[in-house]
Amino acid sequence: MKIAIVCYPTFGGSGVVATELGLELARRGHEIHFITYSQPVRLALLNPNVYYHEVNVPEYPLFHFQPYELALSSKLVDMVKLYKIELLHVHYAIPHAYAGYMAKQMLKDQGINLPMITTLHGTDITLVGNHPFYKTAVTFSINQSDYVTSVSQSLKEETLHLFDIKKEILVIPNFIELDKNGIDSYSSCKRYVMANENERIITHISNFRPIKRILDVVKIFYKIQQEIPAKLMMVGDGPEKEKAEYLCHQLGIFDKVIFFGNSNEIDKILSYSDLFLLPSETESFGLAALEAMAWSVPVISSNSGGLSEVNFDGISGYLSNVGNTDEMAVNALSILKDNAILARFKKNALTIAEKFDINAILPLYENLYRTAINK
Ligand code: GMT
Repeated sequence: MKIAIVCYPTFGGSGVVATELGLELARRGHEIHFITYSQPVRLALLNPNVYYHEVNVPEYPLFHFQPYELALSSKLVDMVKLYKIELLHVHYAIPHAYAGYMAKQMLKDQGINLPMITTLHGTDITLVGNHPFYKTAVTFSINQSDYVTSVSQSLKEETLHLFDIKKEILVIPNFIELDKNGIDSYSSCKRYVMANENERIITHISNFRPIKRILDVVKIFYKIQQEIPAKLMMVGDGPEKEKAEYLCHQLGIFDKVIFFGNSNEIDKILSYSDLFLLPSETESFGLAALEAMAWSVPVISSNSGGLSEVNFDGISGYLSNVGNTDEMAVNALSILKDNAILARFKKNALTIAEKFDINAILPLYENLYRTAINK
C-alpha cells in the first residue's frame, strides 16, 4: 500500500508512534510518505520505501500567523497525485485532521478519493482540542475522517464525553519494538557513568511540560534518596526544566540528579534503570512508561487517563492519585529496597510490555488500511 503519514516531527509520543509505525510498515514492503515540517527525530535513515516531504511555509509580512494547514493540505494534494498515494493517516487531530479534510476535498474535486484515518493521541483531545476556540473545527474534522482510532480505551471514552462524535472510534493501543531490546545491548553499557554500583537508578523521560508534573518527580526522588543510595536521570527538555533544577538545588540533591536534555540514548538509559517515574496530571496512554517496561523497568505512575491500561497496579509497578508523592515514594521504596521484589516487578513489567509488541499491534493498522482502501 502507498500511505501518507502526517505527524509532529518533534520529541513527543505521537510523533514517535507515527514514525515507528511508518518505518515498520516500510520494512513490511509498504511505501511510506512522511509529510511534515521537518524530518521526524526518529527517522534516522531513509530507505527505498520511506519518503520524506517537507512542508514549507513562506514568510510574508502580512501574516501574523503562518498558514501551516494551507501549506500542508497543498503539499498533501501534490504528493498524493505525484506518488499515487492510496491512503492518508494523520496523527494528532490538530491541525492534521483539518488539513487532511481540506486535502480530501481538493482531491475529490479532481475525481480522486483519498481515505483518511485520524489517530487521536491525547492532548489533541484532553487539553488543546477541547479549548472552545478549537472545538468546533476539531469535532468537524474528526467526524469527517473515514476512520478514527484512539490509543487507549480511556481516550476513546474521554473523546466521546467531550465532543459530539458520530464516528465509531477504534482503540489501537501504542506499541513497542521489543526485538531491539536484546541482551547484547546490556553488555556494552557503561552504567558507572551514571551511578555507583550500590546506587539504584531512577529515571523520568518527558517533554517537561506542566502536565508531566516533573516537580513531583523531584519530590518523590528526594524521599527515595533519604532512605537508599540512588541517582535520578531526568531526560527531556521543556518549560518546567528550570523549576525542577531549582528545586533540586533547594533540596540539596543536585549532585544526585543528571539532566540530560533531549537524548537519542533513551534505550541505553532505560537499560540501566531500576525504576521509572511518571506522575503526570494525565496521560492518554503513557508511551514512555511502556518504553521503560520494555526494558524491564517497573513504573511508579499516577492513575489518571489510560495509565492503568499500561501499568498494572501491584504487578508492573504502582499507581497513585495525582500529586500523592508520599504514597508514590513509599511504593517506590517497597520495590527498590528488596532485590527479590525488584526482580519480580522487573519480570512482570517485561511480560506486560510484550502484549504491546509491534508485531501484535501493527496488523491492526494494516487491516484498517486495507478496509479503508477497498471500501
Ligand atoms: O504528552 C506528550 O508528551 C506528548 C503527546 C504527543 O502527542 O506527542 O503525547 C500523547 O501521545 C502519546 C502517544 O500516543 C501518549 O503516550 C501520551 O500519553 C499522550 N500524552 C498525554 O495524554 C498527556
